[in-house]
Amino acid sequence: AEKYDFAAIQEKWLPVWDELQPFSTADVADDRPRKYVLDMFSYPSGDLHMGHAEAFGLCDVLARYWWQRGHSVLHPVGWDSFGLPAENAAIKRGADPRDWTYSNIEQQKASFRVYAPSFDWSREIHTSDPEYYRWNQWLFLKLYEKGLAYRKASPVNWCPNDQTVLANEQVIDGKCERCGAQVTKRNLTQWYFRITDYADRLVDDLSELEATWPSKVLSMQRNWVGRSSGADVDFAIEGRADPITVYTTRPDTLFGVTYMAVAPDSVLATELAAGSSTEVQAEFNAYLEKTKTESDIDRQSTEREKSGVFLERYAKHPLTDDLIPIWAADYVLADYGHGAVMGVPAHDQRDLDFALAFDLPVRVVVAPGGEPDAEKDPSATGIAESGEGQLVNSGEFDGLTKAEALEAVTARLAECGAGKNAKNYRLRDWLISRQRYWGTPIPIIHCDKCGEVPVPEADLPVTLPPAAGLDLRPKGTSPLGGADEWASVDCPSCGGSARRDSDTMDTFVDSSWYFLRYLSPNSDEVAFDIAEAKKWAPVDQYVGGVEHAILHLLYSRFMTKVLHDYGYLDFHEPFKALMNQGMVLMDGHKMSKSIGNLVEFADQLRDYGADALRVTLAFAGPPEDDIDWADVSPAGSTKFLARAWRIAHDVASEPGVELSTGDVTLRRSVHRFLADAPELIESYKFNVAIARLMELVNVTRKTIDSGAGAADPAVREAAETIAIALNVFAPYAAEDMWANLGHQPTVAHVQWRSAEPALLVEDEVTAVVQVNGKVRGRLQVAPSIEPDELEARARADANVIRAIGDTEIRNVIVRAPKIVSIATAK
Ligand code: ANZ
Ligand code: ZN
Repeated sequence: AEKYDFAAIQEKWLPVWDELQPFSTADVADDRPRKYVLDMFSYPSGDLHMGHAEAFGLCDVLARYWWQRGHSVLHPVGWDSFGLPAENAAIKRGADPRDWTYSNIEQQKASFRVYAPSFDWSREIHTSDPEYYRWNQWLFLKLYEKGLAYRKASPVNWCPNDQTVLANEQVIDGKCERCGAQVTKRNLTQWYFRITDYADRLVDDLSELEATWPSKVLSMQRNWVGRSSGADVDFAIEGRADPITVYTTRPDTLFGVTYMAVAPDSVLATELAAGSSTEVQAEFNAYLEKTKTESDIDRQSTEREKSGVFLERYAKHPLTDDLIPIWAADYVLADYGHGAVMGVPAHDQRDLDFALAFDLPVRVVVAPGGEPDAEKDPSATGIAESGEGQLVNSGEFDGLTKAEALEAVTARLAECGAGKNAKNYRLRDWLISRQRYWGTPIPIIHCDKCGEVPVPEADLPVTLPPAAGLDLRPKGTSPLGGADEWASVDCPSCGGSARRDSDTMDTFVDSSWYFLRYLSPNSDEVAFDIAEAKKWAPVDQYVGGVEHAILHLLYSRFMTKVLHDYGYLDFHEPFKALMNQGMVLMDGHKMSKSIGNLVEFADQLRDYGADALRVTLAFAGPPEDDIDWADVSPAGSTKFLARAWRIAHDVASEPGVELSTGDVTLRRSVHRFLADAPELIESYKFNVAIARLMELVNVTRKTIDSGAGAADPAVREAAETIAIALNVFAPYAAEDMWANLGHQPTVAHVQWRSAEPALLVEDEVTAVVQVNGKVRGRLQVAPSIEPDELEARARADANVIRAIGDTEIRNVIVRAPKIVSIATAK
């Protein structure tokens, strides 16, 4: 018998598929339902890796499935090809970032071709092509027009040794990741997108995704926006004309305030310190310098010893007129709320830690049952009480519940003009400018006379100057500034000499709308065609790693809402359903070159082939779980594929044979599979679907090896069903089976067959119904029938009803599924 040879099968079908381009959507019939299925596009940092194999393999199950369910499926492919790694590789090896990037793309393309996801290759995009990034620039100008893109000076992490800006992740314990120098803050003028304008919608609209996005991602999005509600409270300050406003989520604890704290790096702190003694000023200045070296995360850490400086200034409590000491404390952040807090040690853990460190009073104002529990005194336990309770020590508010007091205290503050309801968000505007080379140039020209002047749309794209001759090393200003010829331009407004903005955009801008570019990838008229967007978008099924749960998804959601508001889109959420695949691990660890536990995709592809890899990844468990490559068996998958493939070989009937005459037991298995598999696939239970397919292969093999065997029409029906279903997991084996069964390619377009209801009915047994010992009825029932149902059916039988007549039923004995015995009063 012929042997299953995956390499030969791949070689046989690849050129056929190249020719057929089965998944082109160029001329799909308009009357078919559509699906837009999308994988998060790849970053071309080298060849594909096992993570790609998993994400693209799992996504392809769904894409292929929907084709076989009568849909036209848009499943495009592209590259997220701008970004730092290209630039760093260029700096290290002296290569042009362009060459590095595009040769990696070629390599990934070659690997994708063999792995064979059902891509529509005609829509391929690269974000580093001017034909793509010109539309980033167009988008930027649209946002600029509406005031959603703006520039402001803000503090960034700065390494004085490397003379470079560092991302938060590059600051380790306050030190520069590369040279170990103490990192400081520096004010730089940067471009921002005003995503905070959309904060409410970014939270509220998540409710539309409740059933179709992983709940973990939904809560990460909510936390990132971090909306809270409470009150702004004004505290009058001794020796200052204006009050200080603090934001609090707990106005009900107002009577528990025992100090106030301001962020050391706020303007307010410097001003307050300036009004106190020289000793305090000196102490404050030293504290400020130290604070500047700390990350926000460290500052907010509950693990950390609390620090602060008493400013020798006092605030007045708005309701009691008590004098409250004001401190500078680094756990208060300058850019959250108003950069100042009212300290309530009894009910806030950080405030309690602070109060205990500096011997400040702790006053309980909320107590369960309206009676403070001496055993739970926070100043003794060190644990703040944030739970429910009634107010105490709070004057006129004593006895109110926490919820009642939240409203009552705020209302009272409003009456005396010292407070109002307020909301706050953790979300900050999106910093989109980078002082790096390999990105989209920002389409703004700076003119001494006219200020910021947008590049006219007709002049787009502003193309990147060649890298040759530019110093790409990070230095806090963009390398593009060194491209003199490129940078000096005439002002579009006054014609005078001016300079281009030399920053480039965050690559998250590129990926915030790429799913729309796929709709009209070659248009040089529009970023995306509105009519095409109406047809295909939003994305029905998005697949990608949970590492993108926050930023990429948030930015895409933001951009979609902006484009919706401008009238370009008739929907406001980009991705209807989201599937997060887990990671591929090795021996329980993340794979990495440095640990030496890297499983190379290319090696696996060579040793096992695309089909066995895909089946192994889909069979390993639920998609969202991590897969430990040490625990799975691609060789086992090969065995399964060989078993399936051999069945097609052994079929001895002709295509088109009358199927209904085949072996009923096998036919029942086939149709049970056909009935169950769709739901399994649609609910991402790919591993279960494969297990069911394995069962079907085994049952079919048994039938071949027994009785009527290979010529039984049921065996053909089973083999064809296996080939059709296998297409979503193992397209090569499926195509080869389909050909061996006497059909033309491609099986990928053969529609999933529907189950015949008659074959889904379970075997039946005969139940006997006796009335007073005489058989009065016989019922055909399922062997699994419940006693209640059996009794009900017995009582509903016409003969039985006649036998009972108008006598009274005394006793019914049911022995399901065989006997119902009814006794009546005679
Ligand atoms: C008094 C209080 C009492 C508070 C209490 C909490 C519990 P979220 O929910 O994250 O919005 N806060 C306000 N501004 C701050 C800043 N710039 N830096 C650090 N902390 C700040 O947090 C709001 C709470 O965080 C506010 O409510 C305030 O402390 C603190 F039993 O006010 B609260
Ligand atoms: Zn000008």
